[in-house]
Amino acid sequence: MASLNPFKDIPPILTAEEIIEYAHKHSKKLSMKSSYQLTKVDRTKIREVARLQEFVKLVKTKLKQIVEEFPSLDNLHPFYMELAEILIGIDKLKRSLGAVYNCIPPINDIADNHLEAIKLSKDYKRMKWSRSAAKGRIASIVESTSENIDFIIHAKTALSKLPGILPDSPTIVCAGFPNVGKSTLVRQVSTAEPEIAYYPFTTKNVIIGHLKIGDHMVQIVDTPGVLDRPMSKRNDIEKQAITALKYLADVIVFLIDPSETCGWNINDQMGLLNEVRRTFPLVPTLTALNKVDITPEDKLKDARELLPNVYEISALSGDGVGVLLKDATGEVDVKSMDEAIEEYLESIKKGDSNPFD
Ligand SMILES: Nc1nc2c(ncn2[C@@H]2O[C@H](COP(=O)(O)OP(=O)(O)OP(=O)(O)O)[C@@H](O)[C@H]2O)c(=O)[nH]1
Ligand SMILES: [Mg+2]
Repeated sequence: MASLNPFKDIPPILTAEEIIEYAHKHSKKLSMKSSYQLTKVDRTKIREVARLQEFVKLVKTKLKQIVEEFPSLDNLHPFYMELAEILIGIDKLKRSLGAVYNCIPPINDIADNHLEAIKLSKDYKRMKWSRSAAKGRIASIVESTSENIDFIIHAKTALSKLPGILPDSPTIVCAGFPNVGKSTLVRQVSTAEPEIAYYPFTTKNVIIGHLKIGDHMVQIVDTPGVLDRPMSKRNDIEKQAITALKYLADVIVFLIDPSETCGWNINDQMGLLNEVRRTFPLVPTLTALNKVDITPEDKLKDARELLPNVYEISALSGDGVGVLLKDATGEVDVKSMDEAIEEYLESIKKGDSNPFD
């Protein structure tokens, strides 16, 4: 499936040093097939002008590419916008992109002045000196923005790892405390292959898998574990999970580990469940007790008292998972295009207002 991460296809970005080296290498060998009837001064003039022009063109092209080929930060899907803010800082990224672009006018000025000097000069040594001086000054400008270029490279690397989402596809988001078995569940039922481990905070990014229910593709999202604490205290890894809940969830599957082998007690987990319900009151939340295969009977009994009528599953063995998923997808609007058209035609027949009026 095509990736819909807008940052996925940003072309390679050269560092400041690499840009200078590239432009230098590709402009210094420029040889002019000049006529031998020309004087040495004229030959030198033509060659030095061409070399400097080529150097300037290559540097500017590479700088412009960095900025122009970076996806527009103002038209992002809010999910990517918020993750970019958490992981990178949008203002800082915009400032860096702006700073790189702002290198171009002074480069033009230097180029103009030195090209003029070469053209007016009658001394071939002076011409070479001018070309070399211009390149030196341009290189300093590019180097002066090397931190910005490095930051843009860092942003590209981090953001290109984000998952590709299908914004209009029905989506189940799996959430809960660290280590409760979210990744085990997502891995069990979908195309995603998140890492699973016995220690908490294994999952550090939002991961998206797909599963087919009948003829429909449903997204299922694995999120990093979240602790029951105020938002201001949450780290960037936990914040990504909240972003996924906020922008992607049509239905939430909330896992509780009644065995408490995750490392936290059930009351802490209940605190988070209540917060999720409070924060996303419009999103249906299905709660499941996971790891029932290893939960001692007394703990299971306590959990059932706290959470009557919840699902009981083992993400590891798959027990109970089918029913949970069926009900979760039942909450999601998985209408096909045909159904949607049919519904629309029905609504016109009934005399409802035409949405195209
Ligand atoms: N016995 C048993 N173990 C399970 C079950 N589900 C998960 N586990 C184990 O619990 C541990 C944590 O599972 P993960 O799927 O990595 O948990 P997670 O919620 O994704 O954890 P984080 O990514 O750290 O938040 C692993 O050792 C799993 O094998 C289950 O139903 N039964
Ligand atoms: Mg995980």
